[in-house]
Amino acid sequence: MTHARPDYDVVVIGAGFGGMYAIHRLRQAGHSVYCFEAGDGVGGTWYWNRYPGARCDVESIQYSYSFDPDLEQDWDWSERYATQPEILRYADHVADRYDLRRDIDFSTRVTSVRYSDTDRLWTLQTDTGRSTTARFVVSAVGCLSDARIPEWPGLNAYRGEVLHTGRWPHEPVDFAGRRVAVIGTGSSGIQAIPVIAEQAGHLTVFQRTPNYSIPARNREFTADELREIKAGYRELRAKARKTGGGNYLNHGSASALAVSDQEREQEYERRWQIGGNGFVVCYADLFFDLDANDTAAEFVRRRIRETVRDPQVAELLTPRDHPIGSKRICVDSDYYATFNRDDVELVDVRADPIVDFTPDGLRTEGREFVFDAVVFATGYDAMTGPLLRMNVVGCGGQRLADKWSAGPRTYLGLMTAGFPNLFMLTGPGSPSVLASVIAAIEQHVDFTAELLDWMRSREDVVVEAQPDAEDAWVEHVNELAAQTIYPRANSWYLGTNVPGKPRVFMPYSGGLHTYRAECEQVAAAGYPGLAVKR
Ligand code: N01
Repeated sequence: MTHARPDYDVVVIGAGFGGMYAIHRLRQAGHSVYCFEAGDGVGGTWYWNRYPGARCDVESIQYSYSFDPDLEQDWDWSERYATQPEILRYADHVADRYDLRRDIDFSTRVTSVRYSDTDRLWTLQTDTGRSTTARFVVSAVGCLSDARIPEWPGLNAYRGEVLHTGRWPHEPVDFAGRRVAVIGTGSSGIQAIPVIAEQAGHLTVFQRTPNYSIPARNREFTADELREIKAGYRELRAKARKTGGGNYLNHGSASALAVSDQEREQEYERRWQIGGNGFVVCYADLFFDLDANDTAAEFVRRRIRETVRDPQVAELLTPRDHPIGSKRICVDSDYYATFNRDDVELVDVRADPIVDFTPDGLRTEGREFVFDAVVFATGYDAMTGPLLRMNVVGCGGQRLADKWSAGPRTYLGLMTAGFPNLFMLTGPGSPSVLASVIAAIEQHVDFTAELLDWMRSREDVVVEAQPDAEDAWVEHVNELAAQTIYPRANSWYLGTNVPGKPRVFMPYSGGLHTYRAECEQVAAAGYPGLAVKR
């Protein structure tokens, strides 16, 4: 059978860390590759999230590519937790180093992705009117890129400045002397609030769910420290590959309940002093056993009470309705202490819900607030949102949105039956957001590239998830999640932050190391869960 010739072998959607590595890796494998990117630069998350205080909560030496040892040696991270501008500079450096920009169409959003059963190609349409065909599509649209502002009545008539942490302007925002509102206390809000409080005349924080946050204890690297890290980089990467998080946090292997109260307290205190999300991997059962989990949760609750002077405010900030880690753990610099400031007010919108916006601010059931700017730190339509908004249509005209109407269904979190030759990097059903995401990205890109090599060696041109393999994978992902504390919270992991979204735990929670081993077995066995054809 002869095949219609596409414009490119592979189109990559998105030039964040996933898309950039996919372009490089697939080019190296000899494919013609082209990429569409909505922003006018590379970096994805780090291109859009320019809010004050934005940093990565994964340590900079881990939040970086591992595929090229020369790149590791060539780049100097300045701090333990890199700021958004530094991570964006790193993304630009990577784009320059591997000459990625020549194959990226910037400021171009993909609006439709449609498969033709006849010529077995994908056609992508963009908001600039471009139409492009490809044999394979690699979606690298990110898990947290579809920013969400809840639909409050009156918001359009609000006369002040409206900002979202995930769509921050490129020009600096001057909060000096202004009355500012922040809505949302997830990772973004918790990072932005202390910095905005420093700048603003007055800050009102609207909180629906109090959150657990661990101090970052950020600091600059010394020259000696950096030299030592670089000398041992390969060993660090090898160590990271053996962990569930794809990181080199020090994972405890004991049960929190198997040690004495005193020993446990000392260990929590030690981790609290070190700072960062290593706190939640202190004991092996914190994500599996509620009693074990509560020992860590209670430690953090006590720290909040010690930090926040007003006992009523401390109580409002204290999380009690979900286990620690069941929502993504936050990492902060001076978050709780910010509420000791006279010019910062905390409003509990669970007790006094927001009703609507007014031209000058907003109304809750009990009060009226006036402010000059509102910052929505209200999160994302996570994981599925960015995929579904591209209007993906597969075999027989089936819409991905229809197929996933009761929740996402994938095989290995990478492919979905009925949508051949479409790879979804860090897709639902893969470790993605539960691992150090660059490690997860590299594994997905490498797996995809190796599969394409294997297909080329057999002269196959179409690959598709088998429905029974997909069913088994979905069940496996659900079973793993049911063993954990994750379903005990309402979170974006479960889609509960988006009204009407099905409550399904989306990431694979078995750990990146286990997932990698499962993928390696699949490849070694000749990809039994995939149907391939010439
Ligand atoms: O979003 P979120 P985020 N009325 O969904 C509240 C990554 N990240 O942008 O908890 C009132 O976590 C909502 O309240 P509730 C990281 O993986 C990483 O902060 O739903 N409030 C919550 O408080 C993170 O987990 C980094 O009750 C409403 C907040 O808005 C993920 O991105 C930095 C509301 C949303 O929190 C998302 O974080 C930043 C409503 N109608 C982000 N709707 C780092 O690496 C929502 N909220 C450091």
